[in-house]
Amino acid sequence: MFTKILIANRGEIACRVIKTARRLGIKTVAVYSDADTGARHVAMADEAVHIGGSAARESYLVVDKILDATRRTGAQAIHPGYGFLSENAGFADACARAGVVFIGPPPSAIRAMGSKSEAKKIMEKAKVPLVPGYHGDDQSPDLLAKEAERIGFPVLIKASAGGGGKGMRVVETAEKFKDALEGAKREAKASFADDHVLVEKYLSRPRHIEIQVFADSHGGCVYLFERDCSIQRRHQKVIEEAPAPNMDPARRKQMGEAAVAAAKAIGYVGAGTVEFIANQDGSFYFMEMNTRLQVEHPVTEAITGLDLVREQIRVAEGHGLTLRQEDVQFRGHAIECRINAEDPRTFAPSPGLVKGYHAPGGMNVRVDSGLYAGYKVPPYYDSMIAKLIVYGTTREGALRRLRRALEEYVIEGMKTTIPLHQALLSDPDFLSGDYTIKWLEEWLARED
Ligand code: MV4
Repeated sequence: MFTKILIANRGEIACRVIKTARRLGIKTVAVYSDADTGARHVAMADEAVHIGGSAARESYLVVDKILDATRRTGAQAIHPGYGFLSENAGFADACARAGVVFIGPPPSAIRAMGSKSEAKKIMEKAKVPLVPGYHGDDQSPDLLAKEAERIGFPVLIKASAGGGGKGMRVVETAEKFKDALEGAKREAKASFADDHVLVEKYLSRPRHIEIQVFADSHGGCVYLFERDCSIQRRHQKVIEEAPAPNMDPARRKQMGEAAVAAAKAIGYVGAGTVEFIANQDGSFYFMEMNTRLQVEHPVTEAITGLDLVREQIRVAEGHGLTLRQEDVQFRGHAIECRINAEDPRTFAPSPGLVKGYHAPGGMNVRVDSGLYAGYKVPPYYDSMIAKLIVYGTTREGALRRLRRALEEYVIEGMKTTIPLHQALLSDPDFLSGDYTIKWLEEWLARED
């Protein structure tokens, strides 16, 4: 049993992890940069260690500083949150060498998902559905062009080392293939120092549906249903919900079982998410696996009643999952709005002093945030400052509660994306649940 853990993160996720640790009777150590001296997570933790300059590369991303703080405080385990070092296999290795438990998957599982081509080879073996495409080692332009013809246009060229849409090119016709390939390779080389690509059939209007999985170190693995994260702009999620609107139970089971097969294929342990793109006709395909706890995990917690951070800590302590698949149930509907310190029209960052603050509350309303009146949002980090999560027994009920909670939320002193969420909440397509990954960007273009 851990008696003290260190949280190698900041902001809302550091606060969220501290809350669960406290509930479990585990002492917490925060780490903080120059800019975060006055941050909420520092005040909440039992101890706090200053680890360096404001830029993340001088503090939250420095493995040795995190491990030093762990050693000095006697913490037995590190929770990495999301971002920063959470999917860094080298960090997970360094924890093991230092005799500290990394609250996350084994480094080998992180590495297995680092290359899209290698991930697809593993998933092919595990019979997880893949988008028709080519993910071989031969990278000669002639061969790739021939493969594109076989797949059928439009195709999507993806950087194997890519993420967040970097090094991706949609190609409509054979004539345009070679130029697009050069462009994708150039971008991949510049961004990832690796120009290996794969080619896939391009799906024009899919939904982004991801499955939460949980595995223990004894071979147990369950799925905790899906989240629909299609409401996104430039690969940044804006609203997430669970369950996915218009999902039928048979497809849910198929996707859940595919996600468990994916996790088992890489020897996964802990909380993970298997991302799929799904078509209207019920077909779905593996995209990638996120080997961390995700920003949007609270919607899964709301519909399952589970505390995923508690489960992560228990699994890291070596306990087996207490739940069998048949025991995992979900009920009702949850929606999360990511609230950013940004101009709601231009998305330009808007950090600064929080002059007034009132967070909504009450039954089935959850706010995960490190904000308080008098806090100064630093310009150095991600602009997400709060997550508003609501739960209802139906999607309509959750939407009503969300409308009320957004109205109640007061963040004075800076621009936030609350007005964007309010506008989205009166759009009939959003209300019907009938949207794809293209929907928000098209909606924003119309509003301009
Ligand atoms: C795709 C796709 C369409 N067809 N693959 C974007 C980043 C990476 N996670 C995978 N991505 C996509 N892969 C095929 N074959 C469309 C996207 C995509 C996307 C996927 C999920 C959520 C938002 C997205 C936004 C643009 C493109």
